[in-house]
Amino acid sequence: MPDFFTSVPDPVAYAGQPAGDGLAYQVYDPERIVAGKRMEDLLRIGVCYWHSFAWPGADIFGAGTFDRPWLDPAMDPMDAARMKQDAAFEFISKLGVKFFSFHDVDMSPPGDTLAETKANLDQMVDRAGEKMDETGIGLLWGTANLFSHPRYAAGAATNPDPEVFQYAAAQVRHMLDATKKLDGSNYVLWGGREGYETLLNTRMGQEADQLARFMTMVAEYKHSIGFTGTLLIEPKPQEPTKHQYDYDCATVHGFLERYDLANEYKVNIEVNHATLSGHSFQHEVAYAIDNGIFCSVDANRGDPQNGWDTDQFPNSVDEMSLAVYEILRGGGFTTGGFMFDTKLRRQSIDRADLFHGHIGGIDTLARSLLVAESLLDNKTLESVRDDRYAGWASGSGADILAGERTLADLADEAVANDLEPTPVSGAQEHLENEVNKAIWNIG
Ligand code: XUL
Ligand code: CO
Repeated sequence: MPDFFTSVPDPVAYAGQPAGDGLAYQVYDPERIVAGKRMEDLLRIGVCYWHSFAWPGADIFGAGTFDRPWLDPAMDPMDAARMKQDAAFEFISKLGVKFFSFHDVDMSPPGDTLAETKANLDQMVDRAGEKMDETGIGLLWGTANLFSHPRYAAGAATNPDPEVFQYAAAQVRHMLDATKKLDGSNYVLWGGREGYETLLNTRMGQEADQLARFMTMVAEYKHSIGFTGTLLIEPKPQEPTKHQYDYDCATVHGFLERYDLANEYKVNIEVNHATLSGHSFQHEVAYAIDNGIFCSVDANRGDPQNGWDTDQFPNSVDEMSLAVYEILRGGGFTTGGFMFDTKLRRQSIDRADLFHGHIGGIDTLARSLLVAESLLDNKTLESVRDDRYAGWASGSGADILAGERTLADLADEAVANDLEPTPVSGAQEHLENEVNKAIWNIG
C-alpha cells in the first residue's frame, strides 16, 4: 500500500522546541541518558493496534467517524487486514517508537470455523513478523480478545458453560504461540467480562475457582512451550461488567496468593483503571512494586468528571511524575513498558490527529521521567521518608520487626518508662511544594 500517513515527517524527530505543526517531540529524545539509561530504553513506548487501527470511532450513539479505509465491510477481509497492518507499521515506525501490542481479533478476520480463524491469524502473524524484522519494532505484549463476541457475554474462564471456557482456552493457546513466535516481551490477560452483572444468578466462589484453573493452565502452557515473557493481569474494577474480579492491584494480588499463582503473574496497570477503582495511579504502582507484582503500564487516563473508561492520551505531568518516580525508584521496567491503550476523541478525524495524541502523550511521559530523575537524585522524598521511619531501622523498632518482642514486653516497658511519644509533622504541604518545584524547574 502506498503511504497512508503522508502529511507527517518520517520519522517524527526530537526538536527540543515547539514545532509549528506540532509534529515533533519537544522532550522525548530517545538518546538522552536518564538515570544511566537511554530514554527510549527506560520508557519502552508501545502503540496499540485496537483503538488506533481497528476502531472506527463509533460510540453507543453513533457510527464511526474516522478515516480508516480498511474497515470498509465491502473489502475482502484478508486484503483489509493486510492494508490495516501496513498502515499500523507505517504509523509506528514514523512515530519512532519501538513496540506495539495486539489482540488476536485486531489483526485478522474470523473464518467460518475455528480452524479457519486460526489459519487467518497465522498468516497475519507471519506477515507481522516480516514487518517487525524490516522496521526493528518489537512486540510489547500479545493478548486474546475474550470479551467482544456474544459467546463471552457471561465471561470467558468464569462462564457458567465449560464449552466457553474451552473456546477461550483455544484462543489463548493460539495467541500465546503467536506471542512467542513474535518474541513478545509479555502476555496480557485483561478479564474483560470476568465478573458479574447480578449476584442473583452468580456463584462467585465457583467463578473464582474457574478463573484460577484457567490461569494455572495458561502458566503451565507458557512453560511447556518455553515462552519466557511475563504473564500479566490487567486490573479493572468495573465496565463492561458491573463488578469485575480483577478489581485493583490489591485484589489481584490477594487472588494470586490465594491460588498460589503469585510467582507466575504480575500486573499491567492502566491509569484509567486505577482511577476508576478509586485509587490514584501512583497508589496502584506503589502497591504493585511493594508487593513484587509490578511489570507494565497502560498509559491512558480518564476524565475526572466521567465515571467510565475514556482512554485519553496522558497529558498531565503532575499526575504522571509521581507514578514514574515510583517506577524509577523501583528499578524501572524489566519486560514491561508504557503501552498507549489510548483512543482519539470521536471528532479527531484528521490522519495527523493520531500522531498529535501520541506525540503529546510521549512528551508528557518523557518530562515526567525527568522530574522523577530529579526527585530521585536530590532525594527530595527519600530523605524525608528515611527520617520518618528512622526509628524502625535500629534499636527497639528493629527488634519489634524482627519478632524479638512480645505484646506483653512492649506493654510492660511502656508503663515502666512512662512512654509519651512526640508527634512530628508529616510536612505534606512542604513536600507538595518540593514536587512542584521539580516539575517547574526541570530542563
Ligand atoms: C480495556 C482495556 C483493554 C486491555 C487489553 O479497558 O484496557 O484494552 O488493555 O485487552
Ligand atoms: Co488496557
